[in-house]
Amino acid sequence: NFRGALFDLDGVLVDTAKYHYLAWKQLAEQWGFEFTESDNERLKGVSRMRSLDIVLEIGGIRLTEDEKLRKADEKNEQYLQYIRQMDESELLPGAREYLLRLRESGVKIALGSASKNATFILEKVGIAELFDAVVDGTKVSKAKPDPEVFEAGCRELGLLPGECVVFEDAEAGVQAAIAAGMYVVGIGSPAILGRANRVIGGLYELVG
Ligand code: B16
Ligand code: MG
Repeated sequence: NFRGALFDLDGVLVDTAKYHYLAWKQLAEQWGFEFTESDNERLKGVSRMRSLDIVLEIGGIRLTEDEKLRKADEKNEQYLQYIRQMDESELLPGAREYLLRLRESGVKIALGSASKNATFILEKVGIAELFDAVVDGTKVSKAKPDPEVFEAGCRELGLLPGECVVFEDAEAGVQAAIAAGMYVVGIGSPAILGRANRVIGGLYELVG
């Protein structure tokens, strides 16, 4: 029986990966190469700047640090065009129901995401008020698999790592949660998330 639950955002509560994909694809088109959905898998759970490096590597493109910052901004502007259109219908199945159920049983809830747009997204899909703490890409300096984001979330809830459960869809996120000393529920494929304590297809399995 856990006293705190920490949630990753993209891939656990919403599917923003499809919008990240469209935004990166537009940049790749400018540079004249194709960025595929399978390439996009490599960006899940990865920070914006690290994602840019991966996209540049795929296209064999070299940029200066200044150009990289400009392109990352440009990508984010494109991404925000999609995010601004989001509403409750984009919550993944079971997400709201499960969060409500946790709150009813007195479990504290935190977000642990790499995204700098996390608060805005929570507001757009109408679940911001269900969180006791939000730790996102604006608050941490070390990316997953470093445990910093989950350690900070747990601390903000006033709990110990052993009292928290983490929900993650990315391998690096599962590693981060293990490194933080927390119980991890992987969301997705057991082949990729095998190190998690338990793997499920989605939060809907927990509310059924
Ligand atoms: P932003 P998560 C991650 O979200 C995404 O999976 C990853 O593809 C993205 O690059 C990263 O957020 C940063 O997002 O550009 O909005 O700061 O899975 O950690 O919730
Ligand atoms: Mg994720």
